[in-house]
Amino acid sequence: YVHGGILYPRITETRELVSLDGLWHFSLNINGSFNEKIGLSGNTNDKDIHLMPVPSSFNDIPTTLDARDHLGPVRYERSFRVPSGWQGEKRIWLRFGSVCYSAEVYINDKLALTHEIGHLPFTGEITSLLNNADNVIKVIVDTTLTSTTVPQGYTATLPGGVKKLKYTFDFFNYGGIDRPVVLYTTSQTYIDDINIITTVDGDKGLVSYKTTVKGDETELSYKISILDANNEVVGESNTDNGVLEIKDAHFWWPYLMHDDPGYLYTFKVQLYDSNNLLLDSYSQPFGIRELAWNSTTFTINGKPVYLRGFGRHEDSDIRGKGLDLPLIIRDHNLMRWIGANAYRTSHYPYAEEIMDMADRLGIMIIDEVPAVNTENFSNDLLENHKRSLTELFLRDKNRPSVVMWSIANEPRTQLPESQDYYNHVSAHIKSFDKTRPITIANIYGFDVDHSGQFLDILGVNKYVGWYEYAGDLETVVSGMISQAEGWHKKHNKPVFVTEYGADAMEGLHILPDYLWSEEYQVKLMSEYFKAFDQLRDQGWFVGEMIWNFADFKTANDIRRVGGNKKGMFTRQRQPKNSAHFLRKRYWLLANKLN
Ligand code: GCB
Repeated sequence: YVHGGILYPRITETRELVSLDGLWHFSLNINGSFNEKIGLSGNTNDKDIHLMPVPSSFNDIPTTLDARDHLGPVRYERSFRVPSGWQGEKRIWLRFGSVCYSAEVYINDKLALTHEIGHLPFTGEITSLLNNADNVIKVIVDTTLTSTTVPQGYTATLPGGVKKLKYTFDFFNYGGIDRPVVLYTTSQTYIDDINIITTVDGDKGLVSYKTTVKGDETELSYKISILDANNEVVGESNTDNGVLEIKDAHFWWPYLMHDDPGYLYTFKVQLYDSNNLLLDSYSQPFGIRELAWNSTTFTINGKPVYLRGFGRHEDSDIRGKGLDLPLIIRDHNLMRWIGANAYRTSHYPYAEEIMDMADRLGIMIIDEVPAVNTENFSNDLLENHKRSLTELFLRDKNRPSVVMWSIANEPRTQLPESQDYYNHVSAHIKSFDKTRPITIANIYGFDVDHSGQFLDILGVNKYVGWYEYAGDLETVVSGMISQAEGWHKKHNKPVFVTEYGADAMEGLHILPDYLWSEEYQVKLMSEYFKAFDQLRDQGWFVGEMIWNFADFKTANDIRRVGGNKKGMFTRQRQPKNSAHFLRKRYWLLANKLN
């Protein structure tokens, strides 16, 4: 087991929680001295101070280019009070769901936490930094990307001297405090982490678990309970680690593979001191399921799965990548409407609240680190890449929805130096998780690639009919089939398509089909479907994921019209013709295969 506590903050019998979400003060132009950066120079009267909602990306809230394309640090700040009942015995923690890209957090002008690599939570104890009265929290956020950040970017000096952030990936580099911020309490001795691994044995589910406690670890006792969805106790123990057997278990099944998909149990830990006083209590949802794979098949609970899904983005009007509960529910309602059973968290880890939906609904997740278009391989980059995988694993390890780790999207695997690099990256994730297969969404062909040997399931991104042979739909079937076959023959592993698609401008209708029209997008899909059906007949093709679920914002680019328009849905989450077309296919596949 690998551990390190990043448990989702929950109110329990022993833990309390206060949200710091809401309107914060925001300051854009804080380059300069350290004092100026953290706002000690009296520049709080600065005209640049705005109100900024948390959680949200900051870029699309103001009206200026300076804000949208900001390079360098920005400052968020607000005051808060700690509930009076929290003073005394408890530890007080501060936790961010994510800050993009890096954060320095000051409590009452003392450095409290730092974090790099956005999209992942971080937490730390701040008890000793707090006042009884008003406290001030300041967060310095920096969206600058370099050759060793994950993902990479660079600062370009343009003619005339202006500096701008540039990057090779096409989604907009949103920044800010884009997920919830909370304060919560634990006892001095507390449950730091819980690891759960499940296997399936006939009708039984076996739950291996290990809880990790920090603080004074002597003379503790444990009460472990497993509760079913009706809150009935179905398993109990008094040890901090072990294996519990659940008879007639309700397994976690994907959507449309079972009439009760996404069944979740609760793993409850109660920690007592030597006087039998309850110190800490925490409840972790989990599902009972077992994954397996070989050279042709990917199974869940012994049944082969075929992935019908999407590449997606956390992206919407105004809030950018900011957590938005109405959007999350709408998106998952659309996915069920369309009959999808899977998506990849392209190209970075998604909010925990999104992952919760996938767990509950039985949506299978290909969980991706923020490594996109990786190039200029270096040791520093490798260390950051590995760290992002460790943090992703620690956050998501207990999620039944996570059925695969994606360790990269479209890295430059045609370069010989990528071989050593992906050898290390894959060994790293394998060193702490052997229960899930790993993949890369690869764009370089099987013939030049150096990464396939390290992967369990091969992800293929293919744009024949769009970036290759744009407009020539006659090339799609053979182009798609030969690439997928090439991967399988070279490595003898299952293959799935992690991206294919075409841009379509909503409402643009041209007959006969023409690039960018809704007709062309649908026609291209119908050609890919022919290829996928032929590939499925060969017995090693395990899924199709269209690019993209919805239209999304990109950096300024002459290949984009107001963003990337490969969505089945518009950015406002209304269907294009393609969504109706995909829905027919996904429901047909679901009925045929399950
Ligand atoms: C890709 C990338 C994805 C892009 C997509 C496109 O290969 O993985 O991030 O958005 O192509 O539409 O260009």
